[in-house]
Amino acid sequence: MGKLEEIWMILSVSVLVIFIVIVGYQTFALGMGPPSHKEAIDPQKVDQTAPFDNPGLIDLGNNKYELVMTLEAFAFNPGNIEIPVGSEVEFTMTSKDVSHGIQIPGTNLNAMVLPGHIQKITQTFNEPGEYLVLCNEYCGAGHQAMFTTIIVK
Ligand SMILES: [Cu+2]
Repeated sequence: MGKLEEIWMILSVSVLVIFIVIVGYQTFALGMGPPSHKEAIDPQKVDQTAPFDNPGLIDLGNNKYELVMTLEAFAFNPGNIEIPVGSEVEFTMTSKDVSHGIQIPGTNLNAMVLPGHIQKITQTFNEPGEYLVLCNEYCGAGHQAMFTTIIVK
């Protein structure tokens, strides 16, 4: 093998190793990996499966809340939620029928909610106001009517 071939072999293998190390560091050390399939649910039995048998806002203390929410054509349950300013809300969501999305314009909250999977996402609301919560995944004839609000005061 020539000297140049050797150099190019080392260079290309090094680039691969560097990428694998960076992606591995992001996934395992920084926890930035894609969501796993760990939290699954039978989409036919959402109403009978905890915590979705009792959707609602749970006060965890210290300005923290868990919002257990189900999405279905064409509603968020519960809707019209009120929370105090500064609340950190952990959304725990699943879909009872088709693929839906949840987006709150003006925040970073934007996620897909799929039947059979439990979606968790956390958002802190530091600004008072009325936040629009909408479905951004086309889910049927009433999709444009699938929205609700979160009032922060
Ligand atoms: Cu929808």
